[in-house]
Amino acid sequence: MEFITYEQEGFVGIITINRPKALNALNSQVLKEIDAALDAVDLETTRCLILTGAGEKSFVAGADIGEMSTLTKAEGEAFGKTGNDVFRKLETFPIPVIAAVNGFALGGGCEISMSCDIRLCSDNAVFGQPEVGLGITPGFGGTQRLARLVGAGKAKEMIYTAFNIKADEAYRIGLVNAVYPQAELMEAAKKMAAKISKNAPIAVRACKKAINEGLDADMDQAIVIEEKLFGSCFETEDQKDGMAAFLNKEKVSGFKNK
Ligand code: DAK
Repeated sequence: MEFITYEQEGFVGIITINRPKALNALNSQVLKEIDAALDAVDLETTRCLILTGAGEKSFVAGADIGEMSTLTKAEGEAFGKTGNDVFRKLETFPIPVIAAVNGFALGGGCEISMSCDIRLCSDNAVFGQPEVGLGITPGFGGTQRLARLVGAGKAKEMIYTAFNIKADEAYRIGLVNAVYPQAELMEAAKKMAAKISKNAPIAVRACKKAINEGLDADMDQAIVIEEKLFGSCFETEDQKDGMAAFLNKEKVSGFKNK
């Protein structure tokens, strides 16, 4: 791959978008490579992913404006679909994905971070949806995910004004879970990923599915979604081990993902 690196550290996989010349902007090739990197993740041995950008300046500075500038309507739609498919794959990926936002997260950068389960950012991070200043709408789910995350009023303000916000404001409005000094961001993301990975993987996956699918349903349906996923954990070895350990006043030495 030209623009993506993948490292495995224990149960944690780290995907880094590495296109420094364009501040890690997403062109079609980068999108295809993220897609391929996700397809290659070994779900037997990987329990959490971290998505980050290379360098200390930018997470992802948006979709590639150079590539988009000459697109026809049909090509624009196709580009939007490629991005949306990858972002949706991330959002529904069976294991949790933490975005470690290490700088600019603009347009498609803000959008890809919102497709992740949890956002941690560096203190120099900047978030925004500048698309209307370029004559387009957010095209990778920004109008939908931002409104769901921070509420319609704040999302509309950010999108209509095309105004960027800094890390502290992103934290204040609930767009990010926590802010760290740049030098500590990856360690913090790894620490959180390791905490997640210690828990029963089948249960963690079921929680992700229950939260995601439940949010798209009304409460009566949502509760049924939870019931079914709750039931699916029973008779797993991890459920037996977890409960037996509690009853024996012990800690599980390590969940088996079975
Ligand atoms: N695309 C391409 N190249 C980019 C880029 C981008 N988004 N952002 C930065 N670069 C490139 C710059 O052109 C520059 O390249 P060279 O001139 O050196 O060759 C290099 O990265 C360094 O950038 P700057 O020189 O501008 O660096 P500064 O520190 O001065 O400024 C900046 C950093 C992030 C504030 C600035 O680069 C900037 O404003 N970048 C653009 C940010 C932006 O507007 N992003 C949103 C893009 S729009 C859709 C699908 C998707 C989307 C929409 C519709 N459909 C098809 C439905 C999504 C749209 C977007 O994401």
